[in-house]
Amino acid sequence: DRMFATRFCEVFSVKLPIVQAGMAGGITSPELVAAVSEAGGLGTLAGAYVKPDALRQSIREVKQLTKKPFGVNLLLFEETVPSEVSGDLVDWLNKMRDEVGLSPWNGELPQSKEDLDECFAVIVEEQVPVFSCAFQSPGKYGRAAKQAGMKLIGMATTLEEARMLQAENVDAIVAQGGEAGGHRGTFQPGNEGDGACIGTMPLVSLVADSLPDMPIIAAGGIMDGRGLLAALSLGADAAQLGTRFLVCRESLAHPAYQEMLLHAKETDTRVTRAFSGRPARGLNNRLIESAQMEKLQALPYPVQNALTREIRAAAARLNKPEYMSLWAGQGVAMLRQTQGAAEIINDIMDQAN
Ligand code: FMN
Repeated sequence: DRMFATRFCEVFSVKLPIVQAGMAGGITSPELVAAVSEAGGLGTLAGAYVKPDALRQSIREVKQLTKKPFGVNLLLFEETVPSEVSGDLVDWLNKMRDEVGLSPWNGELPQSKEDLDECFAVIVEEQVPVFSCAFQSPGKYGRAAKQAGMKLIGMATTLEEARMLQAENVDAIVAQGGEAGGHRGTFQPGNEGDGACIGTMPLVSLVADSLPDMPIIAAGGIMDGRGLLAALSLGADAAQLGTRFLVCRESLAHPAYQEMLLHAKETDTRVTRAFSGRPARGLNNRLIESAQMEKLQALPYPVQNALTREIRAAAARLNKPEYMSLWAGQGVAMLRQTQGAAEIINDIMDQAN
């Protein structure tokens, strides 16, 4: 059991070297976060796309359910001035809207700001033990989090990004490999071409070798105790799992999405920018394929995300997963049953032992 009491456990005051990824998009319930933390891991709420009041409510619910440490995750971004929308993008949007029964787009460019500063203020006010963030260096958010006494986790997809995070005094780095489900943490979404993403094995090894004093959290394709052991062997101090928790009993993922996850093959995922403007891995569907066929040039995050929001919401209402964002990692084919979150943690530890 000693090998599992890593530097990560010490720094974050948790028993087990397992982090449940905060998964945005109405998936991560307070019950899920609390169950993971109660079981000895580090549960994480997703703060992206959530209104500040709703985030505060969720944080308070977690605190009611557990006294153990937990985190809140935000997807950081710079204010972007919405660009011109190309005719091709408008045509594509209207085709997708039509297919889910929506009227043509009204041409109003959504505000790019998604309550980021307000949500961060809530996290500080509520004295959340851990702040985790992705998409760029934590910058002013990181400094404020440290000043408020929170532990800080950043996410890197390359060695260079890991070095930048170390320079900002993060307490741990998530090394996210290309296998990972959901959004890629890359700092440069425009530059990451097809197939350029680094896999979890080389990334974790490189970062562990280069930053020997930094607790590393491996992420991407880790589904069970074997994956945890592999990550620790490479030099990681913990593993962060997203996909494994998508079909757990506390997950709020749409039933049609969960059904597809339970039957997916290892070849079913794709990386796409069509939903949000940033590369993210999910189950292939009609929306991804049509964007690829038409060589769609998505707008930057989070403008593209706002443009597709009504389509995704309509798809959820109509039970049409072909137009939902079905985020999932390459390990999805290992999902075969719905379990409780605590049971998942126990399974992983039993297998690793
Ligand atoms: N990472 C974040 O930092 N913030 C998020 O909001 C977020 N949302 C995600 C949503 C889903 C449905 C999934 C599957 C992943 C998400 N991730 C997010 C990525 C995870 O942090 C993590 O890197 C990934 O899940 C690890 O790979 P795995 O899915 O193979 O376990």
